[in-house]
Amino acid sequence: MSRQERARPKNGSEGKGLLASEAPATSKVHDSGVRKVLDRRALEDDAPCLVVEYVAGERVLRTESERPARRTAKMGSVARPERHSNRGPRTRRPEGKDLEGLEAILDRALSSLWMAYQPIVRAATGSLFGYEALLRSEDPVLPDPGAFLDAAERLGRVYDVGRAVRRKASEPMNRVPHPALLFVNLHAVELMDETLTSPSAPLTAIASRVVLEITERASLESIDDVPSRVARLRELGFRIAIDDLGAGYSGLTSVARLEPEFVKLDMSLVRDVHKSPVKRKLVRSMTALFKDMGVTVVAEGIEVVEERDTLVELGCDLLQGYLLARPGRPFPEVRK
Ligand code: G
Ligand code: MN
Repeated sequence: MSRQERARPKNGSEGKGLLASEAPATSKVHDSGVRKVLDRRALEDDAPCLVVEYVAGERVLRTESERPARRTAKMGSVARPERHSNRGPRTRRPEGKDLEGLEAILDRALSSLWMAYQPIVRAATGSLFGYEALLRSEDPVLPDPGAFLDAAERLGRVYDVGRAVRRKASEPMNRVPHPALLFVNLHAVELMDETLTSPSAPLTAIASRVVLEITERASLESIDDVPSRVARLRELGFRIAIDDLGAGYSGLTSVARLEPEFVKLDMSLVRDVHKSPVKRKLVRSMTALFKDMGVTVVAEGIEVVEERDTLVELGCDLLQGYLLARPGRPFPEVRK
């Protein structure tokens, strides 16, 4: 999971983490104006707490006995692969009880993982184009997809989460109204997971109907041989999208590296686009550029009619957001 989904403080991004202003009542605002401890929940009385802090709006995840380590919104800063095991790269290694506590929390969250689906529609006709599969968890400690992925990154278990996501996401595909495509989020480090391209992997059989959405949360630079890995995915029939384009960590260099079939404009560009001449200029330029390159542009996170109308007028090809349909169990209807 993006892909997978990620918690980070960003405007209007439900499921990607809370903005500091949305922090639950347990949070405190310190005199300095920095919002600190958001939540402390113990798995068991004697188990370590998982502590989620928001420092100046940025999320910090640690176990109780670890020193708080500042995380940036760019998750790649902690996801630098140190080893490429079958479980995926581990970053900072919690030890002893901390490790067990986090492992137990993640295992429990994995067992309650389910996928929500959100329609993506054609701007020109409003007809269904595909669904994005979005990770959801019922777990009380890791309820949001971003916290889930943070824990997986800390434990070097991104591959476990990705494999579960891909297996679950593929399950209802025989019920997807044909020929709707399935968009699945992929953490960039998963490009190194050999199971992604294995002939028996759940998505391989339906690869020609699958778009893999990649966010550069872990820098693509830290991944060996991106072009040949992506070429292998294409040989199998997968298409590639760059997710959250414009969010800071998904930039134009990713376009050059991945040569995607789709780009998904980040929600921060979509939000209030009708009120912002600068955002309109940016979106107009980007749609013109991608049209020239033959790349399909998706606007995501559309919440109001004015945003939708502006994005259609600016040349976006595909639309996604609460205005059209909220994510839900397979398969939500598009609002007319
Ligand atoms: O990183 P990625 O683009 O895959 O994340 C999509 C996230 O955005 C999901 O958690 C999804 O539920 C959420 N989402 C989808 N549509 C909207 C919307 O219109 N507004 C907001 N705020 N979030 C949305
Ligand atoms: Mn996505």
